[in-house]
Amino acid sequence: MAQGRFITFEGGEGAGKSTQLKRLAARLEVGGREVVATREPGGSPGAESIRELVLKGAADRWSPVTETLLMYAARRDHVERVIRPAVGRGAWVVCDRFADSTRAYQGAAGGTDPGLIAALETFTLEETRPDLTLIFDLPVHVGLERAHARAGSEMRFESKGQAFHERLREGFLAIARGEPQRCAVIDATGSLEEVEARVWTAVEDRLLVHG
Ligand code: T5A
Repeated sequence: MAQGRFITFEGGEGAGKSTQLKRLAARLEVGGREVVATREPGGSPGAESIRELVLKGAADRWSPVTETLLMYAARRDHVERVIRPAVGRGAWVVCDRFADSTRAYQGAAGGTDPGLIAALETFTLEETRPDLTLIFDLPVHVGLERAHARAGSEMRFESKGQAFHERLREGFLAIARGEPQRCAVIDATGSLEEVEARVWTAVEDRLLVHG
């Protein structure tokens, strides 16, 4: 049986993750692989219900600790019902946001105790960890302009202010520095084609050639 893979897409608002995830999924499918494209918060029916709760409403609707617990309730369901079975049968799972978003949004930017987040991560994920995490990096103002320009977005986190988003960017870069084996920082500036080429180079290099 083919070996399953788990790739996560991370970064601040409007970094272009969703767009690039679709492009990577299409490229991987051409190679004959089963690809499961999913997202967080959400990705399973129960987790999508939690997504509705956590992303809608006023910026201060939930405290960062409550958000952390809601994200982890959703994540456990998603891991149990979607990610683990798919990787187990040999699929490539590409996931728009995962545990690093909780570390960065609720932790680095929101001020939740990193010890609490690490404990939840260990307990909830067990052995399920990404093989590769692509961290999309770009200046905060560019990401927010892109996010505001696109239709149908959830605004709760986008409305949190410049300082929050600067802490968020630094939080993601700190994760990449701390786990260079797992994480590749993708320069998310430039055209869709330029970013797509950077993503493909990282996937080829980490999982297809040397994986
Ligand atoms: N969250 C999530 C937490 O706080 N903790 C957690 O643990 C988790 C899992 C999810 C929110 O939940 C928070 C983080 C988020 O705030 P969401 O609506 O799914 O909410 O939001 P995002 O994941 O942030 O998705 P966005 O749509 O904001 O960003 P993307 O996916 O990075 O960007 P994308 O691809 O939608 O692109 C945005 C716009 O930019 C354009 C696109 O066409 C689109 O219009 N674009 C470009 N324009 C120019 N040049 C490029 N290279 C471009 N790439 C994309």
